[in-house]
Amino acid sequence: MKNIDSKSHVTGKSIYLDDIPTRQGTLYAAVFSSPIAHGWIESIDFAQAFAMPGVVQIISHKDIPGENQIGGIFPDEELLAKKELHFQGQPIAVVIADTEQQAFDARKKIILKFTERKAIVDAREAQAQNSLIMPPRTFRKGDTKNAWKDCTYIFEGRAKSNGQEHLYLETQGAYAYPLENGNIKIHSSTQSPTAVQRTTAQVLNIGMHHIEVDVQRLGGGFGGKEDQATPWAVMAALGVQVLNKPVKLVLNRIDDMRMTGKRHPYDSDYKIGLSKDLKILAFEATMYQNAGAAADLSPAILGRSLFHSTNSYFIPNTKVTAYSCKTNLPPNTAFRGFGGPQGMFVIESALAHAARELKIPTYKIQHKNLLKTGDELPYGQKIEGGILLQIWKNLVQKFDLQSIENQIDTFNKSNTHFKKGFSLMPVTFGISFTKTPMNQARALVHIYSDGSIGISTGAIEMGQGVNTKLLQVAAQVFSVSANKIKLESTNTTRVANTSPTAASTGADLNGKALEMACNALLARLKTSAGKSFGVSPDDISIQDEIIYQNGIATSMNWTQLIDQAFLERVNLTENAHYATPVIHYDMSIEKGIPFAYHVYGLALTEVTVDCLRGTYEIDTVKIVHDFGKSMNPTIDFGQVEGALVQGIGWMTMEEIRYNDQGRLLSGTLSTYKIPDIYSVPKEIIINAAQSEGTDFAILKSKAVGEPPLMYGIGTYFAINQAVMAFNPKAKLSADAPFTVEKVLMGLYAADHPDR
Ligand code: MTE
Ligand code: LUZ
Ligand code: MOS
Repeated sequence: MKNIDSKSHVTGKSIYLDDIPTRQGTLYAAVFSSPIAHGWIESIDFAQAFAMPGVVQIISHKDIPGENQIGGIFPDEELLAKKELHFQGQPIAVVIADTEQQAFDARKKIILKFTERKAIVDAREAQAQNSLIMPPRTFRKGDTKNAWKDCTYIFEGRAKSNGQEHLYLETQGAYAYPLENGNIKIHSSTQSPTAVQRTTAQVLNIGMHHIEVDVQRLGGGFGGKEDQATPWAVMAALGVQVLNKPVKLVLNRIDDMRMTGKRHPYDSDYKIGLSKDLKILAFEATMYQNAGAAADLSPAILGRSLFHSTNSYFIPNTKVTAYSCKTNLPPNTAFRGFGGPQGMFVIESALAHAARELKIPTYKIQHKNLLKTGDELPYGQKIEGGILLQIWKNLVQKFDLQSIENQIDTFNKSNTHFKKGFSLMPVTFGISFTKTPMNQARALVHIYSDGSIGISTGAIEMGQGVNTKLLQVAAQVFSVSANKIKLESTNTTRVANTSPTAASTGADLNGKALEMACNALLARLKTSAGKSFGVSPDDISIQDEIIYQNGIATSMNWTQLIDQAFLERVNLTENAHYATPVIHYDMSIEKGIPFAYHVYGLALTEVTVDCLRGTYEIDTVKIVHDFGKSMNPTIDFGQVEGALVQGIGWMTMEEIRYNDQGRLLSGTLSTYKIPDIYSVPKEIIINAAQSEGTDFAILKSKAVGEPPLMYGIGTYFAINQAVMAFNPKAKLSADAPFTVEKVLMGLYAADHPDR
């Protein structure tokens, strides 16, 4: 089935926040923010700004009737700064005017006097000064201290990965307007309508029942709207409360890049020990996460870095500690993979380091240590349905790894100025929110009296195709055609207390709730049909909108059955609740079963480096991915391709830069480069692994949103191989992204023999 949005997307008819017709009298807001990364406000003068044409109101912390607080995990972040300033771009005031341009013009006239302090922008420096978001967390398994003496080889090093700008096509924004009696409706481009509702209620000092949040779809979220869509919606709602007028607040690209957090940069130390036959015996790491100026989702992201710190390998002795370091940057936040990619980059760097020293291909070590069914992970969960070895074999045979290796070898021997490299990147990614209580969802299904169906869930459509999958679930359970079913917008009055659509669980959690609701309705309908044929409900089935009795078609169709059931006063509406069974986690010992299941996969990447220019091309990425039993291969292959390219961007060209004063230097699309058609792999081949799926995945179709992003890590190490083929002495410490400049410096590093 095609994505149900494809037609309206291509014809430009899909409705995003900015396409919602505005109401008469709508006002526009622009956010005035801190020009310094650290210090405090001495005075602020709105008089000149207020006198500008069209200005209606300037809202500051003083206008907040409730709590001036937006922190989701810890209450450590003000909506509008009162005195202390913690990062450049921190919101201080909201200018509301008749037009957007007037709001922007007036914003420039605000006079802020401040005292500036030295900013901390580096995670290690923050840790050294004990500037932490929370105490460090450590995952332990076995006894690394004792294991080192058994190791034949021990390598120590450092691995750094940089942040990443989400660059959703649709920037952050919200449109709020008053309903009657102090109620407010908010349209928000958010992955978490409940967070918007809850935080707005807290800030405005009213009950959540006064706030209705509605989301049609997002022009991309990628984690950037899991937590950080909230403040803009709250500001718009605050404007509504103060003025009783509709208020629209949409960030322009530059404000969005400056004011919002990104993927967390990590700086890590590692130590890895191997036996003579290349078994990993011990692994230790210390990770320094650059959290920015407030917690946001950093603690949970730090957790996932720990969960995935051994990636796809069985390691009997591990000790990994992670610090969430508080710096004077915008609070960093969820980004596809949610700390997992950063954790995996460290162990992959350690393996590449070991391989380089041992003068063997990295895959020899990777393959030797792959997880198998029954292996216990450092957090206590055992691998179930472990198909990594099978996936590995599948890929190696299908694409003939041996001949690829030989070809690359021959190429490198016969070319001086072009070198090729390749890498393998296995991925094992846990599916579930690591915070167990978040793994719940609800669905509301109406069968209308004409037999058509309306579905509401807590899932947010952000381009990943969750609505199409949900529609498929209902179509399959009822066996009715897709054109009878409509996916409603996501609305807090229809489905309440939702978790964000995140952690790749959108289809699983909401799909399971939906499946339950549909099954409950189906049971009622079978009872009704059974009654009219004088048989048991178990003898009734529905196939393509025809009612069957003991496998034989009757003269009754779906529409007639619904009509009959309605006349019999059967309830044609159902609401169901799903909570992932089995999972649990105890943070005090860092053990449990946090994940419903794991997704597995493997990518083979080949690159060619131009050794005069430092430029490179990705020749091919060949993937074997565990989809379970995919319910929509078109959508799922699209997710793999998109995630892969996003991962490659993070690892190669996307370079976030802040200066020592905490100013974002890569704050525009001329200074921050994401992959385009010229930089994507020349070939991407995706193969589905032969996998049974799992009952915890909706219709055994495994979650696919985030795991493939980590295939992009393979590109980093393929480039590394190519650089070393040119300059065998280049001892490159892992430092992503591998920009063309870094490649060039690696090629001609000081210890190059030709220099
Ligand atoms: N795909 C598109 N097109 N746009 C997005 O914003 N977000 C990703 C992934 N795929 C995203 C996407 C992220 S970060 C997650 S967690 C999942 O989709 C969320 O959706 P799901 O849970 O339905 O897979
Ligand atoms: N969000 C979250 C996530 O709150 N918890 C998670 O475990 C998670 N994992 C991936 C992406 N978002
Ligand atoms: Mo995705 S980072 O879980 O929104």
